[in-house]
Amino acid sequence: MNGGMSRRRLITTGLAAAAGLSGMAVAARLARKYGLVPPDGGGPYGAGTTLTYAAQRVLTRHTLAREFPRGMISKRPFANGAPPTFEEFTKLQAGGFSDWRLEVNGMVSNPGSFSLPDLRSLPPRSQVTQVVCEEGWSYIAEWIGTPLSLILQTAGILPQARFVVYYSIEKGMWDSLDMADALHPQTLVTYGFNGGDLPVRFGGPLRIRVPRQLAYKSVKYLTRLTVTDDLRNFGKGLGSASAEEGYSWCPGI
Ligand SMILES: Nc1nc2c(c(=O)[nH]1)N[C@H]1C(S)=C(S)[C@@H](COP(=O)(O)O)O[C@H]1N2
Ligand SMILES: [Mo]
Repeated sequence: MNGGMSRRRLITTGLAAAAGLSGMAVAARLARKYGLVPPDGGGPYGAGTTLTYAAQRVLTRHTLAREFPRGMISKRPFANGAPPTFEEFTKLQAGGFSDWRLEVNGMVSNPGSFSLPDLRSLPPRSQVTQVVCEEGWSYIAEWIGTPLSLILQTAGILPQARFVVYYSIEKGMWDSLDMADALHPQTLVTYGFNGGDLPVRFGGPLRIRVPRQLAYKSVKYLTRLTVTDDLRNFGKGLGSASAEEGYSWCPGI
């Protein structure tokens, strides 16, 4: 039996035929039927956004972002923006981040929080990947951390979970991933960078890294994960702060 593959082929063929024959609206209808509509799939560009997302999900669900040899690590990686200066952050920083917590709640059987040592006690993964900003610049660095899938597994993610919403300690900085990206082996919650601790200017002490997507999905100063089956109750329902500003929710590289 290879039901997954034949279903995938069926959907791919259907999407391609629909897009070619009768325009993107038909493809969008087909995507909806198979649960492949992104949260920002409404509005004037909705059909195009949906077609892109649905095609990516069907064709590239399991593909890996490129990993580079260590010799290609950028000599001068560019940190975009300045670290937080508000007291909630600087107090934690003054304490060596020993009180930093990653809270996990929503559709999990064991809601709770992870300290940095808790995360470091889980099996780490290291990868050398490229950070690509939507503005056109990029750099290559080594990222060390815990696969998000392992954190979700430890928290007891429930079968009806469909998205993971994640928050920075910086107010208003939040984003989300579908399960394909949340459980993807290269999606990490990172605390290490180029062999050492993750520097504050690169998002330390904790940053999510989503190397298959543009860098704005890689939110710095990570403090909370909320597992859900419905993004409509978060913000304006578009899945992220960036999407509310007009950026794509699923900006694949
Ligand atoms: N908390 C937080 N995360 C963030 C941002 C931010 O301003 N605040 N900027 C995003 C954007 S637009 C980019 S390009 C990358 C920059 O990552 P870098 O500083 O490692 O270059 O971080 C992303 N994550
Ligand atoms: Mo960016």
